[in-house]
Amino acid sequence: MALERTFSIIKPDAVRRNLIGKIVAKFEEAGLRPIAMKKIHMTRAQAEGFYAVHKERPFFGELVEQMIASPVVVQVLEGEGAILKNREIMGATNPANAAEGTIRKEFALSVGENSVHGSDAPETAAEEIKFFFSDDEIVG
Ligand code: DAT
Ligand code: MG
Repeated sequence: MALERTFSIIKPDAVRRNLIGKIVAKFEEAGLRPIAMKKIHMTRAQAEGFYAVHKERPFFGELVEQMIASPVVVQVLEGEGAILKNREIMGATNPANAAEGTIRKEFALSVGENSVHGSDAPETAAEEIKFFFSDDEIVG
């Protein structure tokens, strides 16, 4: 397996409930290393741009409102097979379907307020990292 980089967001619902450390611990325990990390309050333009792929979906407006409601933590995670590994640690989008031990099973409130975002493929990982981080913010 190759060393990969993926992009992660600890979403507003989790940051509000003081879960940053518990969620980062899940990544670290699985061998993913945070090589860039910052707390930001996303603008509406950022949230709409980031989730543009979902703009025709019925939940788009609610998704954007949830993402800008309060601060998030954005990260670049590095590790062997990081993209798939992160998706496994996160669990299914709907916490009702998420496996035991996953972040969404333990912490998500609903399908919308599901605590974390993670890139789903190498192309989206590269795009999403660039969307929030400049090269000099990534310290591998
Ligand atoms: P994921 O975040 O697991 O990659 P996705 O890309 O399909 O899931 O959707 C992006 C986000 O949009 C998801 O984390 C929460 C929200 N969302 C998806 N499906 C939804 C639904 N049916 N109702 C409400 N929000 C939804
Ligand atoms: Mg997705």
